[in-house]
Amino acid sequence: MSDAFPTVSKIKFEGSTSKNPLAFKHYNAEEIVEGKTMRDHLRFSVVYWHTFRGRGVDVFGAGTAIRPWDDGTESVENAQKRVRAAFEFIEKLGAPFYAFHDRDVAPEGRTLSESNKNLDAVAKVLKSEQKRTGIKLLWGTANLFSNPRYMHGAATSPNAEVFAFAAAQVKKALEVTHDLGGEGYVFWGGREGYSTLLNTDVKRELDHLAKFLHMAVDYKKKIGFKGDFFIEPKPKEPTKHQYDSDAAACLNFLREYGLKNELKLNLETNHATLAGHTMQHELEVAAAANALGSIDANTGDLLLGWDTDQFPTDIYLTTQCMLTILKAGGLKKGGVNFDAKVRRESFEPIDLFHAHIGGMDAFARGLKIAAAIRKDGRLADFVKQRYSSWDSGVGAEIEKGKSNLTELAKYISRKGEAAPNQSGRQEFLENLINEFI
Ligand code: XLS
Ligand code: NI
Ligand code: NI
Repeated sequence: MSDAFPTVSKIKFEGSTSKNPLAFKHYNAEEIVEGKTMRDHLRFSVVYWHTFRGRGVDVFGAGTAIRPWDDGTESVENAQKRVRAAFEFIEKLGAPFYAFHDRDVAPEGRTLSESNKNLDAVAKVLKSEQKRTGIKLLWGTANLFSNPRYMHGAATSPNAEVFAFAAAQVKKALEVTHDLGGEGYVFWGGREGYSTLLNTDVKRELDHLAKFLHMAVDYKKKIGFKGDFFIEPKPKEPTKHQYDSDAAACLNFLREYGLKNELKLNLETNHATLAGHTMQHELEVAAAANALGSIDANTGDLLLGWDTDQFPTDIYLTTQCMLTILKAGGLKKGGVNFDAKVRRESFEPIDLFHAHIGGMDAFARGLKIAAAIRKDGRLADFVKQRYSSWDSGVGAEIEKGKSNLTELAKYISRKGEAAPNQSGRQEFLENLINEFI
């Protein structure tokens, strides 16, 4: 058992009047909302990369973070010690899940087999810590973007050797995820895009990306991994354009290459906004295609044009997310994964607690508010009523596929003009949401 956070004990729910910064004001794991505990609705997950590998480095300066349990070396021993500190943190926080990249948890070796050996040595500790605490793996993934070999991409590299290396890395990451009982596995194409079209064969790169995913699907079936596969959209950064640019682009890609039934989407707020969308837009697009898988919960700064990965504290945002997630029937094998990092100026270990507690409370409030809006029913009734012309008459005929242009032309000529429109009532609805916040 590690003692990385000696001044913090288990974070408790103290209710909305508590002034204790190390207590939940809204996240009450056992509380039932719409027939399910908050724990099961939200399935909170802590990310290993930002929370245990992030040191506050930015393009202008070195790391600032104080992490007393980490000696800063790339040894396997340090990696194992870090796992124990991570589990102490996640256990005290009371999050049921975590997520990792292969190269976050274990140091990369000089060869693939050395890297795999390192990963096995660390995965052994992950497994025993999972067993000790009951904390589970939400998803695993492979880092196919940090090593210089991936400068041109991994599955979309013009160099077939690099594709092969990435395939080998994913094979191992899948095996480890499977062995650790992961609920899912994520594909985030960190450099699967281009910097310039002058040197890029787009068609060939997309074909290769699809081949890569098909191979992963085949291997998943071969080893009997029952978790979900997720693809995570992001439009750019570090590339100028990433092929998995947003939910709609991902869905189109998956359909075109016969992968639609094999992968769901893992949507991230800051990626949505980089794509010029809201998070709720991305969630709605995914839900409409029955592909809403999981979320990387964070937020960006609209005045900064990059993926700042801040912790989500905006109640409007979390309410919108939870409205769509509840409507879609919940997260199933996905979760609310805090792909977020503390600011460089928040360099103390305790800041990690403040950040996660705040994010969990913000989502708990979003969940409760969304449930109250749904119970009230006025919002859903309004939407239902807005489309009521489709429930009978000409609308129902069109929806059933029993109409055609000739029929509709006859219908409208008989009437002379379409029935009058109804107001969209946007301001009324915005006020209605505010009643609950
Ligand atoms: C980066 C992505 C990354 C993925 C996992 O922008 O959000 O963290 O979630 O590879
Ligand atoms: Ni992410
Ligand atoms: Ni991101």
